[in-house]
Amino acid sequence: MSNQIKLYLATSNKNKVREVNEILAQIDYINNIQIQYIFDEIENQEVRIIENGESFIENSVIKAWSYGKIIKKPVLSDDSGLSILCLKDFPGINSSRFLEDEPYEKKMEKILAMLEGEEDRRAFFACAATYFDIEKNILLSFEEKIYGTISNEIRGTNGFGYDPIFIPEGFKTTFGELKKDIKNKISHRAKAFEKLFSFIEKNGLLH
Ligand code: ITT
Repeated sequence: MSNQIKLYLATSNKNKVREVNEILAQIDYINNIQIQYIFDEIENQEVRIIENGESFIENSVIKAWSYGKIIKKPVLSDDSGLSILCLKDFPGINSSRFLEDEPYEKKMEKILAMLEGEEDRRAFFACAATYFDIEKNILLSFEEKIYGTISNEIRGTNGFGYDPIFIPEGFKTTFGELKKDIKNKISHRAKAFEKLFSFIEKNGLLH
């Protein structure tokens, strides 16, 4: 059996760690990478990251850079969000900060109320996936999107965040209703991390 490579994902959101592991498990050429929660490595340190970038890529790089400097090992990060076209891409890069202390049920209800009577319900999820290796001076970031529409009601309990109100193009069900294997093949996160790992693999960056 090949040696396991542990890579830390610089996030406070364990759903991202779970999904990135599930995504990698579906990629044929990857069989020895395990994604770990960054706070398993830096348990006792208080880290304050100021996500003040103006794009998903910028915020993703801020996270990877900040944590990479602390752990001094290669690190991954993910900045993502839901953008609604008729709301000028709101909540976008502020997806997790919108109604910050409220549960997702409330955030989704609020979004549905904002779209009441609106015919143009087009939206996309975006994800910027970043790899930063402080020792080798390597910084890579890929951004990908998945387009779809916002449903008329909250549907399904799979996934996390805004999944129960997002219907990906070509489907009738929300991400909250879709099986995780399907979301993990077509999602913004799947596409961004597939691009990132394909580059990492082709260039032998982990060897
Ligand atoms: P870190 O910054 O610590 O990584 P976070 O959850 O705050 O964690 P972001 O700033 O990238 O991360 O915000 C992403 C938010 O966008 C996330 O909390 C969800 O609300 C939403 N989101 C991103 N990807 C999603 C997905 O696949 N399904 C549902 N909602 C998603």
